[in-house]
Amino acid sequence: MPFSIALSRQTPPERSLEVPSTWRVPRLWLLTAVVAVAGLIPTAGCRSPENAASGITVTWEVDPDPPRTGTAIVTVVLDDTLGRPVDGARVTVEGTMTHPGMAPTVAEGVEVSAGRYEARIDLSMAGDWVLLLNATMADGRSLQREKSLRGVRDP
Ligand SMILES: [Cu+2]
Repeated sequence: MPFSIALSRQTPPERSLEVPSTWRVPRLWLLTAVVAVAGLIPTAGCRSPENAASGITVTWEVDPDPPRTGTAIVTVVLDDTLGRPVDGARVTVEGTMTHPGMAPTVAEGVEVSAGRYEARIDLSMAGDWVLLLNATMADGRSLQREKSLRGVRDP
């Protein structure tokens, strides 16, 4: 019967479906390597780079606390790795809201005592704010930090 002959010719031999055993071992190694590398990535990402990189600790204080609309006194305290105040820095604090379409407000920090800088920020609207610190040290190094200031309320 011509039909059955044609069908048997089209059926491929079973051996061709097998993956050669020399292939399987490298693929298993590759998979192991990918899993190992993927496991390392989050560990590297979790390190806090900013403090370590600059060696300067930033402590924020916002008055009033909890924050209200109107003028807020934002104080940043800069310390070095040994806990000594970092004086003579040029400090600005910028306040932005988390929604688009509002101009940021920027204030210069005044050094009220060694390593302690005060900026007066006008929190003009209730809601969630973000404070951005920009500091340039006396030796020229610069530092940027961010602090979220959520839930600013009308008095
Ligand atoms: Cu706003």
